[in-house]
Amino acid sequence: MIESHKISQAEKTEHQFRLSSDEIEQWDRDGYLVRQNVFSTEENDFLRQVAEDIVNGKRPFPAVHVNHNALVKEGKAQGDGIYAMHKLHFPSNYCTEFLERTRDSRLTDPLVDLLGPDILGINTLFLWKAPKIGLGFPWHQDKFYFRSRFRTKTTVGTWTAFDVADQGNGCLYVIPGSHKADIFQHDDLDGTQQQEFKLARGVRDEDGVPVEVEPGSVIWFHSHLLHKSTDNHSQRFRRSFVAHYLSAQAEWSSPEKVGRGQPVMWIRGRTYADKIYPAQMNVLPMPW
Ligand SMILES: O=C(O)CCC(=O)C(=O)O
Repeated sequence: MIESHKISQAEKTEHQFRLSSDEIEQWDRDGYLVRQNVFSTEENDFLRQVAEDIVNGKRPFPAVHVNHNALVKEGKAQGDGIYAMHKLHFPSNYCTEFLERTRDSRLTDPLVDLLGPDILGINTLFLWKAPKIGLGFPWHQDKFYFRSRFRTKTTVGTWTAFDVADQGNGCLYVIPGSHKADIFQHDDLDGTQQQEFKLARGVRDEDGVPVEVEPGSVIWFHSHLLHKSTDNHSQRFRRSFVAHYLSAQAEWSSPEKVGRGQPVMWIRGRTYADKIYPAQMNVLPMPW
């Protein structure tokens, strides 16, 4: 049943950023895509400043979603302000500038070809990966996590570079074609790493390829795609904005999950009362 019909500004445009047939072929083969020069330096500087204002207490944001670097938290490294940061979690749920970026048609037009016209936002992160102490993420598949909430063929992640991302500062690595595999077992890891991820069992480093990109580039990736990133050994930041999307025609994974957890955000197209519902139109009030 269609509960509401919401047409976004983006839908009224001509879908000018939709995928080409070559890109769709590449997606089907590799499970990821890269476009360069999607966002300008000015646009990214603006959003980076919003993130820094949150870190510096100039903008309200739920403290629970301001996450510091694991080494700093454990007292194994020192750093202040953005030099101590790991990530802001869910910035598009609490900050209009991030919500606007998450709805930008340069990110979402390609999603229409991958997920259909009705799209929700389920997770966002602004990552710092600070010089010398920024920690990598182990091999994982995003669906290992998202499937506990949502039943769907795939979600799609977008990863926007705010700095050059290369092997020196901890770029993403992917295993092309691994999106065709099922979901691996994921095991807990000991030792220093960002504890939010487990390691996909049996994955070989030598199968991974680095995805080195310039600032303003965007990587779209399938939720079965095996990916990781390495620690930042350089003196440079490796900042990025990650947004994960779901079809509004997906379903809750089980009755207990209906409407539970961090609210999903409306991105574009229709919502369906018997599917993932409700979706938030506006940023959430601060929890105080
Ligand atoms: O940006 C990174 O270093 C890793 C991000 C990632 O793996 C993810 O968001 O799923």
